[in-house]
Amino acid sequence: MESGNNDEMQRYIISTLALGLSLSIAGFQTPSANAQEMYDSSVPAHNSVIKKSPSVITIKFMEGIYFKEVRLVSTEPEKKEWPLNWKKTEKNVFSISLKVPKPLPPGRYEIQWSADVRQHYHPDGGVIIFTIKP
Ligand SMILES: [Cu+2]
Repeated sequence: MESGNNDEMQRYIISTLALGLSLSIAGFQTPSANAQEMYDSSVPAHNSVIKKSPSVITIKFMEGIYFKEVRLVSTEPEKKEWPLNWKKTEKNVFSISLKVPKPLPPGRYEIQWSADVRQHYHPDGGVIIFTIKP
């Protein structure tokens, strides 16, 4: 009788732990689209208006993160992808330097980046917007 109660209690504890674990995993894996959790600052800054094309774009992060992908696209006056030169590393980085080999004409630009915050077990990334207006 007593051992039966213990078994039930054990089953209850195990199922409660399993539920808690699956809930926390689900929580970790829900990235919000424009999180940019680890975005600290950038040059050009997010939502900035600058007079001429940057030759280098830098992004700083709050913690070291695994920087995976980045694209530079213009959305106005035309939709187009622009080249960026940068060095990918498997290590976590606190900042990234992106060379802009081709001068950008006036317009609206998006830096679309993605990363993994390994220490938080979730992805990160988002869009940094800037405008070139001479
Ligand atoms: Cu996090």
